[in-house]
Amino acid sequence: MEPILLYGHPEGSSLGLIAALEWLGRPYRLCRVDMLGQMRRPDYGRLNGRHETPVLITDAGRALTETMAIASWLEARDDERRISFEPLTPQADRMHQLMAFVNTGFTAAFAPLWAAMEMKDPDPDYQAALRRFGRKQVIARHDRLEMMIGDEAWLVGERPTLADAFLVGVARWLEFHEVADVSRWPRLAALRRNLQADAAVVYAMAVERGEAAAGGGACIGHIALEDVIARFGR
Ligand SMILES: N[C@@H](CCC(=O)N[C@@H](CS)C(=O)NCC(=O)O)C(=O)O
Repeated sequence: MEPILLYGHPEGSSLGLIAALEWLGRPYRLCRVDMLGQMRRPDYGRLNGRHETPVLITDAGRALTETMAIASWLEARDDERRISFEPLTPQADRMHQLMAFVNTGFTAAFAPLWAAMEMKDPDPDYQAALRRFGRKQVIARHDRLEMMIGDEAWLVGERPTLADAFLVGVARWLEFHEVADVSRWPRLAALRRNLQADAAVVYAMAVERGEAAAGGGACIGHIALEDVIARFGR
């Protein structure tokens, strides 16, 4: 069977994995998950007990969670090195370094802003403190990322890789949470322009908006979440 990527909407980090699957070019399916509704229901826990997206149903029918693990799964199957690099090369090391930075500190910096936004019983003082702390963290992590970006068109080299996939879904949270203008970080701004113009990213964003978009042809179609849970849930 083809792997199935469960992606979350709205504003999911899993957007980048849709782009990565497009860049990879191997047949895959998608499953749309409403993070504010479906993902919180008990039966979703049969796929991911932490009630998070993304989840990849592998070609063996196993539910694989955690973005890093899903990326490793894809990288191991990237025989033509479309989204990764030969193991043991400096480029592979740099790609893993950037993936780790984006998936940990950079992504986590937004957590206080999400917590402030999603608070069930609004507490204005606490929310204001979370926002102040979150903004400071996000700006600091952007400063560090800016230092890590080189002169190349993408995070590592002259083609998009898994590192760019990790970044694209999360980077837009800067505007979503109205933290700062990306022009403050010129290298990141240029990289994000490249990402936004990329056909696979354009496709992934259309998919996330729920539009019937035409991608590069690797996506065979969508499967309903209920069916995925019934077939692959534990
Ligand atoms: N460590 C996980 C984190 C995944 C994660 O935080 N996903 C977000 C969406 S981008 C989520 O599902 N959050 C739970 C929620 O929104 O309730 C990974 O890297 O895959």
